[in-house]
Amino acid sequence: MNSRFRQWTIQEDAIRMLEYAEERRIETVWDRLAQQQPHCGYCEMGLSCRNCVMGPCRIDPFGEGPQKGVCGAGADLIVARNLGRTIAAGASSHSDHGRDILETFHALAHGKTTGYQITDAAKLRRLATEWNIPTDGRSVQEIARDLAEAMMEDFGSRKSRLGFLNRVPQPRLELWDRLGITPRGIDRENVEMLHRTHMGVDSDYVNLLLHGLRTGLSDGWGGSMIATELSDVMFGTPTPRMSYINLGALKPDHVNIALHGHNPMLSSVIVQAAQDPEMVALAKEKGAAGINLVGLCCTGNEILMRRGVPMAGNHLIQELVIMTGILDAMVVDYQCIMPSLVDIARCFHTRMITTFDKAKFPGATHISFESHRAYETGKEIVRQGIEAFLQRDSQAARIPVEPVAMMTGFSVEAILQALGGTPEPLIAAIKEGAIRGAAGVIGCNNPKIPQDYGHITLTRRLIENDILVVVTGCSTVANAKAGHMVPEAADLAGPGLRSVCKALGIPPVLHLGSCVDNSRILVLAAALANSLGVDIDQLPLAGAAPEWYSEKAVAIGAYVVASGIFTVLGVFPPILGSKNVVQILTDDLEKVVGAKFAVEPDPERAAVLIRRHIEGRRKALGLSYVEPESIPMP
Ligand code: XCC
Ligand code: SF4
Repeated sequence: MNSRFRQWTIQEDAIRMLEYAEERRIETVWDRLAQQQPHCGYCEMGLSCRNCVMGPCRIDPFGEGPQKGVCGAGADLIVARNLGRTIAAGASSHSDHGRDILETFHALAHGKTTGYQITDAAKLRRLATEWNIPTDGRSVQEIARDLAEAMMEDFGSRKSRLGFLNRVPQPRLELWDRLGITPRGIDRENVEMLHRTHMGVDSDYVNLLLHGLRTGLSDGWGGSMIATELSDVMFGTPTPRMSYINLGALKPDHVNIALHGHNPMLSSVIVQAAQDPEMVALAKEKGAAGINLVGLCCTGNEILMRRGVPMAGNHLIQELVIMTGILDAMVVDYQCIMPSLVDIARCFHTRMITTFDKAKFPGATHISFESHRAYETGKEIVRQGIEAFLQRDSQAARIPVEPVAMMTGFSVEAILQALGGTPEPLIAAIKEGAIRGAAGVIGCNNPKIPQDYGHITLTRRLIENDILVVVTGCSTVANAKAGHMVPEAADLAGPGLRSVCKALGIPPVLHLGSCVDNSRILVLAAALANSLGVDIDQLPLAGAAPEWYSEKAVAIGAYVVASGIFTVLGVFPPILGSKNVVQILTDDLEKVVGAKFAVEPDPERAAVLIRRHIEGRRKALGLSYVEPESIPMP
């Protein structure tokens, strides 16, 4: 089918909805991107500063206009300060999500919640042992109370290192100590970044960039890791299961409720509430066949991983799902929720429901979420969806495609179990070369890139070349839609990876969860490094965010690279205004933390960068290798 929308997205369901949007004159994210053209060149290069009101200031990149802000800051400092604040915003988002989970866990441990339980008591005991909390002869409740208190301490500044750093390989910890980038407290690193980037504090761009790494690390090994691990304890550690994906996940004869955002606290409770016999009976009484939940973005990833709830789509699908005409409620928590959803929902019968007091959207119905009455809130929200169903124009259903099957649920625990309990079989496969290495393909969609093209193309080239791919966040939906995430997709992989996948019955692209679950990638990488007795940067691993848009992705990039993993970005961060900052991030950092960034918008070329890196690491480890430079660059 020929459509002008093919330059916006490669997905059939999205194209069909965009055609409908055009017919109805409904504005989408792509229209608004066009209206913003041309973007401000100073901002794109990171050369504008509005950190104080002696400014705002801008540096002329061509050297003719001003080279200093009013305070005297030059290009390097302004670019580094802007990047530092971006990392802090991203890390704060993940970490504040982690704190919300922790506060709920704390309330649960004190018997003050409804709708929550300790689902994985064995994991709770393992975590408690890691955190030096006695478990012998103690109740789950007692252990949970102590663990909650200990983790709360990590958010403050009273310690010299975060609790989960005991998982980091020793040589990496020593390196961080030497560099002065060991994360101390989650809140502390973020607040310190805001402090340092105030006018007249840290004016050494190298020093600032180092603190950027530390701020990122406080997210990956701190806030995000706490979010992941406690979510597993409360909602269950994911195990492999089948589900399906795309706009075909909506059902015309059901009440359809989309769960969008990031925090599983609410979405998990709604999954229970939607199964409540009272709610199901109510839906049937109103003429629906049942209640159908679909996920979007990362909260979708959370309930997909643990409950197999299908996903309607990723970031750039959020506006389009409303246009199916059969979405009754769009329930959101926080992060990545476009304010435009309220306007689009108004064109339909869809009820937009906000739930967190820290994320209100004018025009939406706000139902405040509180953990002490979580289950009741969940039911109230489902009831709203059922009411909206009655207002649906039944002629309007637009379900553009059939859903695609996928396999989900690969927590680190599940991966180890698939391998027979230890990472040894994976290490053996890497050593003998059947699997060359592994790459995390993660992150967002960005309307500047045809939706999902980067994720799918890069992943395909990697698995064809026997590189195991793990995905999280919005990359999951892209890859699932492409059919990469069923065991049969082993046939798309190179011969070595194919045989390993077939032997284990797993896809060549494994779903590790939401974006806070990138912490699972750190845990897996650390486990591999520890078993081999090396540091993480020596492993044949890489990361990629081919279509990133969010500040959170910058924080993730910072902790992944600081943990020793080479990372390729598909979109330029706003740093080109400083040659020195670019030089550090894309080159010098390798000598400092053993890893660096590359920026490569073409996923075909990004795949070669990753293959060359992985073969180079194999060579250094004394494993069979292909000479990196002999891999041709397209
Ligand atoms: Fe948001 Fe997490 Fe990015 Fe997707 S991948 S657009 S951050 S939902 Ni996190
Ligand atoms: Fe200008 Fe310096 Fe103020 Fe930034 S901090 S706005 S560069 S005076």
